[in-house]
Amino acid sequence: MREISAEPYAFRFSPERTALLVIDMQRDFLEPGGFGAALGNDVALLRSAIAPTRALLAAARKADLFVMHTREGHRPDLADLPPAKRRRGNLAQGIGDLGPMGRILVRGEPGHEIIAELAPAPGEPVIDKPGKGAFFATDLDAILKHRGIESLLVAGVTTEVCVHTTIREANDRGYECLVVTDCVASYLPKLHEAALAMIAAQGGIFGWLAPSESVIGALGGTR
Ligand code: TIU
Repeated sequence: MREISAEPYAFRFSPERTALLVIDMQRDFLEPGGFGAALGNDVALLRSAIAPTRALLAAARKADLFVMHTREGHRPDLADLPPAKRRRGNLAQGIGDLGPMGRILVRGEPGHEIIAELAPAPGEPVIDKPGKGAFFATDLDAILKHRGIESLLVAGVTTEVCVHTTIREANDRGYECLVVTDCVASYLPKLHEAALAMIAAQGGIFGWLAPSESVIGALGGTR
């Protein structure tokens, strides 16, 4: 077992039973002209998570941790897009509409791709999800169960939306989740802080928090 100094108390994990889950680090959220921008956000606010996540990915790969990525998006025919999700926000340019990076939040379009800095390595599963949570309408749970995964180190965007929804889903499915605090980011700094506080409150009601430095340190030792 390894230990990470974390909030609200030390996170103990076995590397063989732990996965790194990188959520939705897509051009549609991090670059101008995508879904994040269409929602009226300053997408530059998410860039703080890129360098720490890159370092975390390198450490996880070196430690032979199981690494997975997710992408939020829809089928080109939009058959899996709930009308309510499409209507939400009364956007001039919304999901399925053509933007500078192709059709917004549609699979196969340039904007749907994971940013080049954090590109999945060969063999790392990528989960395409239609919702905010990574467990909803995906095979994520089956893949984790087949690998014997019990703990998740979580990075990605945005803290209070897809990261939080996924952590809550994972928690109810019995996974122990540690959110890597500098590897998650939000367009709304106040909500980022509140979302992190909610994870660790009440004795870690949803999980644990630790910075990438502590996680990378714990991954670095010998098993
Ligand atoms: N809008 C927002 O903050 N996030 C999303 O719509 N998706 C994810 O968080 N990935």
